[in-house]
Amino acid sequence: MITLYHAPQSRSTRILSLLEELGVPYEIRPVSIFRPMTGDGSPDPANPHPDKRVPAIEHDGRVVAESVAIILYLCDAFPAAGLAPSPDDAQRGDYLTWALWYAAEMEPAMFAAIMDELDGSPMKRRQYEAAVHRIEAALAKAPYLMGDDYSAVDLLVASALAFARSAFPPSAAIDAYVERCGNRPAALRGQLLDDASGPQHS
Ligand SMILES: N[C@@H](CCC(=O)N[C@@H](CS)C(=O)NCC(=O)O)C(=O)O
Repeated sequence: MITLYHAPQSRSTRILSLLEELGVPYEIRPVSIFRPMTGDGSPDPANPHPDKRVPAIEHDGRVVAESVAIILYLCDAFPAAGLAPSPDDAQRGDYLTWALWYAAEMEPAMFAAIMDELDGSPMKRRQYEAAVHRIEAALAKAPYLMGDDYSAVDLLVASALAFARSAFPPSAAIDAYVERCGNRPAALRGQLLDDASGPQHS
C-alpha cells in the first residue's frame, strides 16, 4: 500500500495525478504545511518528510520524499503504466536528463521569474532563457518532451508550467501542451481529488 502525504494545491497535487496514472491502490493522508506565500499553516508532526514538506510517500514501510525522487521511484516500482523507460531502454538517459533538469534547472529558473529576479542577475536570466528554449525546442519537434508518447517527465514539467504559466513567455505550443497534459483523465481525477482534499490556499 502507498500512502501519499498531501496538502491541497501544492507539489503533492501532481503526485495524486501520477498515482491515478499508475492505477495502483493508495491512500491520501492530509497533512498541514507552512505556506510561505501567505504565512498560513504549520508543519505537521504526522508528516514523515524530513523537512515536514509535501510530497512524501510511504511504500511498504519506506519513506520517499522530493517530487522527482517520488516520480522516478513510483514509475520504476509500477512499470506497467508505461510512464517511464526501463533502465535498459534507449530513452532512459533522455528521461533521467529531463527529470533531473526539471529539479536543477527549470524549477529554480521558474521561481527566479516568479520572484522578479531575472533583471538583477545575468546568470539567472541565462538559466531562465535556456530553460524556456529547451521546452520550446522539444515541443517544436513532438507533442511530448520525449517524442510521441506521454511520460512521467511530461507530468512533472507540464504541472509546473500550469502552476506558473505567466512566468513563461506566451506560446501556443506551451499552451497546447499544458492543456494536453492537464486534460488527461488521470490528471482530471487528480485535480478533483485535490479539490476535495482541503480548503483553498493562495
Ligand atoms: N523540492 C521539493 C519542494 C517541496 C516543497 O517545498 N513543498 C512545499 C509545498 S508546494 C511545502 O511543503 N512547503 C512547506 C514548507 O516550506 O515548510 C519537492 O519538489 O518535493
